[in-house]
Amino acid sequence: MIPLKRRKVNCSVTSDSSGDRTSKFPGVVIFLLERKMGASRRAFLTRLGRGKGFNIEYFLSRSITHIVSENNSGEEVRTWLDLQTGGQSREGGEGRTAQPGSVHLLDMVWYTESMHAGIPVIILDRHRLQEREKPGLELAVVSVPSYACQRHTPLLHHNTTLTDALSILAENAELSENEGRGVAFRRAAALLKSLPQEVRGAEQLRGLPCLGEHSLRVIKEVLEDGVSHEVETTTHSEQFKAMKALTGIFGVGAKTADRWFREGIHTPSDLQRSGHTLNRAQRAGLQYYDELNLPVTKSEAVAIGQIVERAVHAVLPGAEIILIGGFRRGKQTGHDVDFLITHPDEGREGLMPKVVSWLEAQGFLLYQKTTRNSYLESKEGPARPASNMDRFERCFSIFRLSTDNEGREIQTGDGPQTYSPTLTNTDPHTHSDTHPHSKTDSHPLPQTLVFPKPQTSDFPRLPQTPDHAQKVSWVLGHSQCSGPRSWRAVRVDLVVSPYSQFAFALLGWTGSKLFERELRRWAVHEKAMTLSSHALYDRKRTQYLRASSEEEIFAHLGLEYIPPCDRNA
Ligand code: 8GT
Ligand code: MN
Repeated sequence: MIPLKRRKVNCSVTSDSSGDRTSKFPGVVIFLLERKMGASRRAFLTRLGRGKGFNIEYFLSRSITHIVSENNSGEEVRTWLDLQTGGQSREGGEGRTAQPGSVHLLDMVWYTESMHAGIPVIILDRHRLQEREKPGLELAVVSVPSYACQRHTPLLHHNTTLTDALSILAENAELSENEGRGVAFRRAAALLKSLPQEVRGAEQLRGLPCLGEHSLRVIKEVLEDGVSHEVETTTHSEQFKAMKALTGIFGVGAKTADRWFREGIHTPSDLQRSGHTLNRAQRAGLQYYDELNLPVTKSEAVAIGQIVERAVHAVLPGAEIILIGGFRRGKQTGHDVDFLITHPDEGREGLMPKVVSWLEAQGFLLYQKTTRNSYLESKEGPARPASNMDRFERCFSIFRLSTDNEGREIQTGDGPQTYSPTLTNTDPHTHSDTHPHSKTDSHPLPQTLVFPKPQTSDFPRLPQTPDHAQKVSWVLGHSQCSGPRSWRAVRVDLVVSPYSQFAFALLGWTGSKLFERELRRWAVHEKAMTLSSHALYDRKRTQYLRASSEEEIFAHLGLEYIPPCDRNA
């Protein structure tokens, strides 16, 4: 029972005092004003803040530095505070009086941003309480088309807090093999990414497509509280963490990870200890776990492009190589690097085994698995459902990319020499790269990368039988090489398309995954067409529609052309 005197001062205090709470942020003592906020929301926000190491006091006192309120004007809070301090001084005080002039009077937006950042964010003007109630939020969004392939979705957008939350729920659904739910969250996130402004209130979303009940609930929660309870629970769940860690192993999908999780395997080191028989891909995935989970940078992607180009041109001069996937959409990092290879002479493209031999001979491959082209238009048949899995000649690989902090030059065998690559232009902001013929002359050499000819002695081959010392290196946190490491492992996908299918392959492999899915859905439902990475088939006219550029495919589909940099749905 709180003593009467203190209760009066506490003003609608509903739970215990925090006492001498240790704070991660000395000098920041927060008081959440319950007025208009309500007791349960205040209790929730208090728990949230304390969980993140903030000092949140339930009682007004001199130690308070930040007073946070919701839907109150500065004037209202000041009046309220005057009342409290007046009451305090009449009671003789216990050193518990807050001084309205000496504390920051802040809006909830400061608190939610701080919760999101995990630290007290710098106080900006917009965080301070306004003198009058905020004017109503304007509904600036008029209408938004419902398919992601009808919209421009840039990489940088205005609603990352909301889309981060939805992406976690999407990922969780995908890891639980609930594809439908995953797609629903991804569609909602994609819609928010395409909006021209920050969403600040749920009322702004009225009438917009792609927002299911569940997604809307999450959005509202994040807008109001800064976080979603479901997202917090998910990210802290053992299962989610384990599934992420296990599917982070190259060669391990959700099904396998789930089976292992049920056996009590939660981490790659658990798997290592379990003695499970792993396939070749999974062994490589475990061996290079840490590195493969490090983002690949754009300059690393370009450097790998130069190697791929040398390999391809060594076996098939005139072949064209283009950087696809996320990097083509303008991403600065990726989980892997994807390349599309083609040659103007149809039928000359069965070159992957030779490319792989060249790369292996040069010591550039730590792992590779090649699949042959199995697509035959005559056999495929237009009635086949559109599928994301195509049947191109393809190589899943792990590259050994040499790095050197001081590197300004490339060694190509006989000592240092400058190498001027002619990688096809991949700048997503220049749209000229959509046609196989468009090429730039040369790219400057990345300043931080060199390609030394690998020494056989320091080139670790993937062991054919399990080599525990090598495989557990990630767990033990030491490098496999003695001395400073001069290379890293990078996942690389190589795809070879016949020239006649190049535009379809380019469109299909540029992504994003949701953008591709939406293109196929649009084709089927709105145009009675079937789109794949090989072809476009018109079911009404019962004929294939040919195209030699992405622009032509968009035109066949009756869609405005969306450049790669705006396909980040
Ligand atoms: P990242 O930065 O994480 O690597 O992101 P990303 O480059 O966008 O994703 P990705 O997983 O590397 O895939 C690149 C693109 O290739 C995506 O658009 C994806 O839909 C597409 N893709 C596959 N597999 C296949 C496939 O078998 N066929 C086709 N046509 N596309 C595929 O990932
Ligand atoms: Mn990729």
